[in-house]
Amino acid sequence: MADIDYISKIPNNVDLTSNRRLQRALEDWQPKFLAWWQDMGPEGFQARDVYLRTATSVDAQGWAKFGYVKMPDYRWGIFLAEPEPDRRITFGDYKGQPAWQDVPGEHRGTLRRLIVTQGDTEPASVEQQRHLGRTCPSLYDLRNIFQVNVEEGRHLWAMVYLLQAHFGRDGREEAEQLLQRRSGDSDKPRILGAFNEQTPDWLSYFMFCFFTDRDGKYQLASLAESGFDPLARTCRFMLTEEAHHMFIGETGIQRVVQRTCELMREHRTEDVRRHGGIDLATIQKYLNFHFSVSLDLFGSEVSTNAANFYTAGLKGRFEETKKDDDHQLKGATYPVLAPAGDRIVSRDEPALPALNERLRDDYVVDCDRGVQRWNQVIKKHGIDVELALPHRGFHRAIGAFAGLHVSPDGRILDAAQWEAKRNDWLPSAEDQAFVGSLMTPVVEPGKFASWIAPPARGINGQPVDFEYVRLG
Ligand code: BYC
Repeated sequence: MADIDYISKIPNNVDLTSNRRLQRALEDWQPKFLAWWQDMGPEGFQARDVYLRTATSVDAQGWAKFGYVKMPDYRWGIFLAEPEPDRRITFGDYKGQPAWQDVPGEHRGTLRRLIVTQGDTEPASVEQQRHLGRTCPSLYDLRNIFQVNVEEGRHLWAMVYLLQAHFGRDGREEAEQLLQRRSGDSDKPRILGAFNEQTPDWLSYFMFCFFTDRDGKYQLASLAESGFDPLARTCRFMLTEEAHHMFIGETGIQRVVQRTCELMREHRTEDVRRHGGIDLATIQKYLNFHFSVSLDLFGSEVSTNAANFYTAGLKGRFEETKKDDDHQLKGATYPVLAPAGDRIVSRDEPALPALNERLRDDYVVDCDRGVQRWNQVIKKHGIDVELALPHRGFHRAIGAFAGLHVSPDGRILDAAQWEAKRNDWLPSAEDQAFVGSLMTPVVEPGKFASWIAPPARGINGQPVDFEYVRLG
């Protein structure tokens, strides 16, 4: 295929055709990406027509074009949000200076690491979810998971664009490695813990979309404040797509809860398992697991990396410009929870190294809002049970609580106490086997698996029984 045709297949607003060096790098990378997609993308549905949204430009008309597409033909484009004229750096040591259009030399390594870490999560999640199509609870849900997968692919393109456009040979090497690491592979794992966990069933998947994609929202929002303008603009556009992923998580769990409550009412029992539902106690255990591994994604409570990212103007806070302070935080403090003997106490730490914890706090508040909306569904059914986020120290592998045993209500336990309760707090092998046993595919338009209620409405104004994926 001629170069120019090839490049014009990549919708973009970065004037790809005028940059020969970048074109060549992308021409070299695109077939490798497609080979990765065939190997590690959704299993079994590559030849099917899927009703997908594709971004063909960043304006209101172009960012969500719907139509049937075979996934390997999806147009993975490169989009940056529109530039802000005379944009300035809003925080850190360079506050007030013009935002950088090129990589600042002294922060090159740090910036590259941030972009690679972000980029690595995107293909990882596709790998984690690749087998789920085979057990979809409906065509509506099948289409939604494929939408998420192609967009995570596009987010990988977004990071690879930054690496190839701004980091020369190092960037090209990083772009290769992003296609070589594999989720859960002990020899070449993905970078962050949660992206090496399995997503074995659809309950885990909905929890992942609610909790782990929400980490994506907070990390992208912080990078959207970056003084490196191409990164800021890239993340801003990614955030528009991210909202749908969290919608899938929130409404997915809400529909599971709804169905559970219906079965509880109908059969006058909490034990809905024998009626094909997922009991609220099991839902709570899955919530505990996914919340805790997602909390780890924010890094340590006190982190010199976080302080350096901020001081260097590379990564800001969530809604940085709305914060009412000096945006440098040199003398400021921030309260951080930490274990002290057998208790958990709040300590004032210097605000700069506490920035991971501050972002985690914003995230926890957002998660809790969603949990309360699920609780509304339970309450409407007249059922006296509440789902709740566990304590932030529960089941942590990164930071001050790593290696400790903290109960969901925030008590420090010894190993024996923890082991005795572990299966009450986290999905046991038996819980996982039960949830797994429900995962039989439902692919008739408008039909749903026994354990999940239909959605309130379809996608893009289409009816719920629309043929979202053509399997015939
Ligand atoms: N697992 O000072 P520390 C998304 C490493 S999700 C393994 O505590 P720092 C998406 C850390 O790298 C958003 N390792 O933390 C969602 C460091 O290693 P080095 C992804 C971890 O650096 C769903 C060492 O421990 N985006 O988009 O302040 C589907 C000490 O680090 C973990 C980003 O993460 C962990 N959980 O912060 C699809 C944004 N945590 O450097 C997509 C970019 C820490 O000593 N990344 N470590 O070798 C960052 O901002 C930071 O790297 C982190 C860590 C917030 C992740």
